[in-house]
Amino acid sequence: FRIDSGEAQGEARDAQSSCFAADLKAALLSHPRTISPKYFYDERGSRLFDRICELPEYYPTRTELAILAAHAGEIASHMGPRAEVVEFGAGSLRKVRLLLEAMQEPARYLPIDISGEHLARCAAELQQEYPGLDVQPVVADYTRRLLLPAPLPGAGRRVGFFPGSTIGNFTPEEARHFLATAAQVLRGGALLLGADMVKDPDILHAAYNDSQGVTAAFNLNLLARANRELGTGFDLGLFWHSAFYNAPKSRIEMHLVSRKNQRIEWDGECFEIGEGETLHTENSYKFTIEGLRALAGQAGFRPGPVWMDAGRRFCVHWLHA
Ligand code: AVI
Repeated sequence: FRIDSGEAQGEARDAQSSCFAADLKAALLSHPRTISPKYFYDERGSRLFDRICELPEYYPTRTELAILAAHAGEIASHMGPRAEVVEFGAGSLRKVRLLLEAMQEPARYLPIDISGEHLARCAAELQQEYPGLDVQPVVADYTRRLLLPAPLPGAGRRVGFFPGSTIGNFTPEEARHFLATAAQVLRGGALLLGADMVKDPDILHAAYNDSQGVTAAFNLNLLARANRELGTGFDLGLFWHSAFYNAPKSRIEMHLVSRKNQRIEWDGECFEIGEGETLHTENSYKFTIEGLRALAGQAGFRPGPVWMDAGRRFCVHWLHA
């Protein structure tokens, strides 16, 4: 599962493209039309997401960073000496740096991500900064399988790190499945889990409808990616970005809304999309402290301390595996 060569990265990309084609086709044929948000993250999508994290309205990244910075010493003491950090979906290596700085002799860092090139670049940068750390990037879809190398001899705890509230992009079923699998592979260690909290819908609405339109570009990139990789021929001008808070379900929903009746001819098939019909591209669930602790408990974790910002916007949970 470790991808070192350009050839292997190319194979991983081809495999992902064929899943994308099959899932997009299934989405276009179903009602309602839904596709996994994991397809946002090609090279361009990952860069757009990095820009979202810098937006004034998008509070989760900077709030979580501040929580980690404020409590890094305490978190590191829970980790113990020579711990190994496994990061699921290693987008911004800025967050793990805060942990590595505070940890006692971190032994190994295993960032797992689906976006191979982005990951390789970020991991190489980190390795340069921490020459004594064993950095091993793993290109994989951690929602499908969690295969990890054996712990290093003499290594301390294995601590999973899942920041950014990516857990909120899973369906409740996927979240339960991911947590149960993580609890198994981290047994004896712990999971450090970041989650966005239920809050004033106006704050949430602004975070997903930024004034610069970066989130809209990120959403539309799903169709742009399909055009680039699969030759779908979507006209991006014929779709609106829509993001709103669904309070009963405690989630932001992102959709691409068709501006008119249109027909997409692709791969010998014809797909009709009516005016106002949507492709549902993402859910971003928001959590209460108790709700998340209960979910983690059901998955086999023993909930431990929780750190939050003063505004109760974001929380970071220590979960014993
Ligand atoms: C990665 N994930 C936690 C982000 C979120 O907030 O759900 C993705 C995102 N979608 C729109 N803006 C950011």
